[in-house]
Amino acid sequence: MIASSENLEPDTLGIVIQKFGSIDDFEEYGSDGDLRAAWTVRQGTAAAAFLETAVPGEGRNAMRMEYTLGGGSPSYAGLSRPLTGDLSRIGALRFWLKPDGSGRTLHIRLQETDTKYWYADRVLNGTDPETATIPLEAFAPNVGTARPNTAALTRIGLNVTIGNAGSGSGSLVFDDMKFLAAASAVRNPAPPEVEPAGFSVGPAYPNPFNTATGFEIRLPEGGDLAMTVFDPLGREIEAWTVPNLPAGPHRIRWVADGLASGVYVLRAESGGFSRARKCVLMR
Ligand SMILES: [Ca+2]
Repeated sequence: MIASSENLEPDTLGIVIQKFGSIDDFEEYGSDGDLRAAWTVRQGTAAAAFLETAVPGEGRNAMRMEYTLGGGSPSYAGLSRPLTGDLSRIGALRFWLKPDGSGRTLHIRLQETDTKYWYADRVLNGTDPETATIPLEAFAPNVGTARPNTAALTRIGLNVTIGNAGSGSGSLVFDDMKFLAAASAVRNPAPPEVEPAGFSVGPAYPNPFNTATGFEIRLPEGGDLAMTVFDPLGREIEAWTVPNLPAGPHRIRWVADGLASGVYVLRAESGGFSRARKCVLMR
């Protein structure tokens, strides 16, 4: 079950892996000013972004959005940031949220332009943190009926509207915003599990794990590395590609945020070779 790791070198390269569809985990910011350079206030509205360290969803930092609606301010307020990377295969939006129990509405926009976007609404009930997963199918276009052209998305907007509640102020905390892979995406069958000279994958560690796990992988030649994660029911829940990874050893890390305990499978594919490793998430 556990593969030998005898071919691994101890001086494994440390490489920061940009996950598929990652939007923002707020870890890179050092100040409110840094954060506000990425997350800008919707023009004319009473919203402000703060680096939140008291109640982060994962890691050290989250983002707190303070807002005021009505009473001389507009009945909506919001923040937005640019989207980057290849979004052509995204299937759902996931984020960690601490709502303010205001009963107002979180209005999320995936924008192609300021006037062409898709939106999903969520009522801000309760104050317990939650991990929300909103499939793209649940986003409605503001014009027409077409599904989002994900490859053309340029910004994500987080807006609050009065909805069925009242005017006033509140604050929301966001963390770990990401896109998940399209579960319905047509994928090529995995290549056979053969390991040529120079290609090796170590056991998952830590295992069991509570927050993050990973493994060492050695590539005989440089190329793209495709990572896929399957849940205990065998469903693909995350996929990302690391382009142009050089030959040699690398450590791959996976953060299992917002997921239940169980046996998960991490699969790595590169250069026509594939290996999968089981890992046990224990909350
Ligand atoms: Ca974070």
